[in-house]
Amino acid sequence: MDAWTGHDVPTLPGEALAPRLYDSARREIAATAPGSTATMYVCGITPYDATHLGHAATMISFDLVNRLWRDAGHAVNYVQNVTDIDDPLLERAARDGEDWVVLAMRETALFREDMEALRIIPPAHYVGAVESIPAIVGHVGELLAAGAAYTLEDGTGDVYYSIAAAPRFGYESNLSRDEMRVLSAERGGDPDREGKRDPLDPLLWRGAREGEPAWDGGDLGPGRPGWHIECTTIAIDRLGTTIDVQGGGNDLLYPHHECSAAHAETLTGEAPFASHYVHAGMIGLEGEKMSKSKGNLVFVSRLRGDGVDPMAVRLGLLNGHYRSDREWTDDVLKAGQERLARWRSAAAAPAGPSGEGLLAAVREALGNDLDSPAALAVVDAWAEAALSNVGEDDQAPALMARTVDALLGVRL
Ligand code: 5CA
Ligand code: ZN
Repeated sequence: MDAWTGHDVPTLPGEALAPRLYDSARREIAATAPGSTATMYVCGITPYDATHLGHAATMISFDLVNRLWRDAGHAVNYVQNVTDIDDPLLERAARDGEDWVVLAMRETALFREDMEALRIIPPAHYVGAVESIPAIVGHVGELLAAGAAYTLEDGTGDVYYSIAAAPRFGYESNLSRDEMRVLSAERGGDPDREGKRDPLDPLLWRGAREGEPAWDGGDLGPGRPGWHIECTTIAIDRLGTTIDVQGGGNDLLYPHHECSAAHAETLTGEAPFASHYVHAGMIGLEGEKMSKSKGNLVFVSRLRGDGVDPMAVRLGLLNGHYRSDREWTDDVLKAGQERLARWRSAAAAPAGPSGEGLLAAVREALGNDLDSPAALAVVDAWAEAALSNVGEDDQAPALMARTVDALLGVRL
């Protein structure tokens, strides 16, 4: 499917290194070491409701990774999916008496608008689950042929991946089996289903059910894809056998990213699937994770409709570190709006402290596991000085505006 439209990203003088990022598998911050083209897969939306501030925060986090790699001279092959068939979509459509295809198309269109307004660099490939079904069917067939998958013997036609085929299963999330079992039940898995070889085995292909959409699965029979294999297939088809970054919110640490990595590693014979598994913190509202199922959402589109500048939303979210679970409040938005106004005034000042110094300090902060609070503090200090007529670099205001545009995605 089509992504959204991008904006020009200014180029910056001098040289930068590829960012250091926290890898959930190794549990440490380590340098990214991409080739001439860096590769990143980020788990995108399940389009049954509008983009909320949590989705926005996660997309902004990986947009920073994209921008830092570009600044370091790498091309970036960035892929994002749309889970345009899954249980929550069908449940919402049934609840509202709506056609699930129309619901998915509408919410995906709104997401694109929100991403464009937030100046997120679009992915090179924006790929839906439905359009990937033939490729997914091929991969499930390969896993069956390799003895890494099995069909349940209860007549449903459901196919499961056998985690026994993944010798390192658990390396990505670093969780105990008991913890995995609990999370699996909470996040779409079915550890208690009878007939599975291991309670943690994830679904690859769901045989057709009365009243549910189904696609031709060839030898698998009609049905629809499981969730983790969707992301595996889209990633390896568009990016290759191994990638630099697998990204998403920290709600995907287990089972989603553990299982998609296991599928990929069985299919390709190469490990680890991703050099870095990078997880953004959850944005909450009044103490609870913002989620469609809880209904405690602040929508990007609603803020846009209220006339809020998307750049203030971006600055509000960047004021917290991407890995920390944090709250969205009216004060967060207000602080973003005030900062945006201050930065705009400062960019219009006749001069300020060294622009090169500012650029180097912003690069250093962001390169250190995307330390956006530190980067914002650097720009704040520069702006305060420029507004107090401190500093004589008359090229600095223009370079400051280019720097925050290119690296933070904030257009002044
Ligand atoms: N379609 C799947 C991924 S393949 C999915 O998780 N969809 S989603 O719509 O629930 O979330 C889309 C992206 O936003 C995912 O990367 C998810 O981890 C992230 N996300 C969801 N809720 C939040 C939140 N409250 N805060 C931060 N990120 C979130
Ligand atoms: Zn995913």
